[in-house]
Amino acid sequence: LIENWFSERYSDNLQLSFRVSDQLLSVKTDFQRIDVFETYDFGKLLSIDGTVQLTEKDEFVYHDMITRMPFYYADKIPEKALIIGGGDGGAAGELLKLGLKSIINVEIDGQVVEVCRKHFPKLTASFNDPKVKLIVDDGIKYARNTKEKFDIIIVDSTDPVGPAEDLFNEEFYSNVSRILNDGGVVVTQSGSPFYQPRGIELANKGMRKSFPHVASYVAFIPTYPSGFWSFTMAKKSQIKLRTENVEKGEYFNLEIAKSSFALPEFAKKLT
Ligand code: AG3
Repeated sequence: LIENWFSERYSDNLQLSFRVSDQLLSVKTDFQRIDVFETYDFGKLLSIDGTVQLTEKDEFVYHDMITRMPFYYADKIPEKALIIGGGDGGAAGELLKLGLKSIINVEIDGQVVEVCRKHFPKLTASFNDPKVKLIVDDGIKYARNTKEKFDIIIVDSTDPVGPAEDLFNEEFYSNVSRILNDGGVVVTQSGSPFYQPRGIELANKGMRKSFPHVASYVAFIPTYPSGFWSFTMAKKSQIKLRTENVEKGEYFNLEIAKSSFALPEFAKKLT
């Protein structure tokens, strides 16, 4: 009997393994390697360069927290959003549920979109909505050149190694600041404070040059390194919750909105 496992390596000495019933796809693109597995416990799993991007079972945590937090921390109800990365369509889908009027999603790797259309059609359904404009291009270039302005900017990227590295630096965030409306919010995923301290450090440093208000928050994402995951947001105005009509997601609720900025000391030191 041969058992098949997919593992994400956290270090030379530690990995998280999923027993899988099938490998549905493995493709090398111009940017990265993409794999899709059928797991036993988490449904389908999308991996990029050996790192878990999402599973059917727990993607709701990540997508709730990367969309609803900026939505309710924007000074006014946001209408226009930019997503950089997010080729699976999950973030765009949550923003549609929140009533955004216009969403531009800039994904660098068209093959991520193709793979997800085939294997994660519930997530990519957002790309069929006329309010969502999908652009396959480099988000760094887009942020540098666009004349549009946004109420929410979501950086839904891979870890800060390889293609996504420059999405964590000061030059990128100075362009983000230029295209973000006053009162708007930018947010990025910033890694596991425990296993990837560099992510949260870089995000804070990258944003602080261009934004007076920067704060990291955390969520429980079982399939990411350590399960304890950070996001970092920045604003030109105070980081203050719009408390009227805060609607629940599957993970997000009013208590989470208020409490998820509470960081343990070791993580606070990285910000
Ligand atoms: N993108 C961020 C995933 C980072 C995970 N890192 C890791 N497993 N080492 C998620 C894509 C979902 N839209």
